[in-house]
Amino acid sequence: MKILSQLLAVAALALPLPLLAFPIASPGNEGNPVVVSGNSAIIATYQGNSASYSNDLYLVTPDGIDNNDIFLFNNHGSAVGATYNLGTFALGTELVFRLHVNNTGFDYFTGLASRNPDGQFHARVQANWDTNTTLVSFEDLHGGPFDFNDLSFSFTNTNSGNPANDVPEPGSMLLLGLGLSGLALARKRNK
Ligand SMILES: [Ca+2]
Ligand SMILES: [Ca+2]
Repeated sequence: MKILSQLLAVAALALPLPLLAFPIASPGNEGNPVVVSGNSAIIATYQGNSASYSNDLYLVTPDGIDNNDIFLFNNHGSAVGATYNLGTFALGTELVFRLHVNNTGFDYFTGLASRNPDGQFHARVQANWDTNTTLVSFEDLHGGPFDFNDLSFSFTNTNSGNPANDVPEPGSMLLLGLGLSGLALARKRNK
């Protein structure tokens, strides 16, 4: 039995890390804002991380004061699947989230790169990751590298406010169609 348990211990060490998969928002979504798109309460769900640093996630109360921001999750302390009810907000409101890195003291924000101490994007915000749900993934290293693996969470009733990530609207498809047929006409005339 002792040999068996030793073998199992060796086998466990040989398994690839991380053992638990967790979602990371797709590339191309860096710097998108989190925008309220529904009238119901917004539920945040912690989705996991593979960071070495300890990171706290806050919802920013936009009054310039850090210590009244609303604590949501810690990447090492919160259980995957833990939820937090943020309440309701007016449609179109941008919700700003702050990642506080306990090891370095830096704070990083969703949205504009200019909000961050290194002037780089530190969050990806992916709309429609799931039905009516947005996925947000943070990077906790000052100046990168940027793999956005350090804290992921999702929200109901939000989108990324980025038209490029939404399903094309009939109007824009019509314009695209008109542009293509116009191009075809111009080609004909040139012949
Ligand atoms: Ca505040
Ligand atoms: Ca990282």
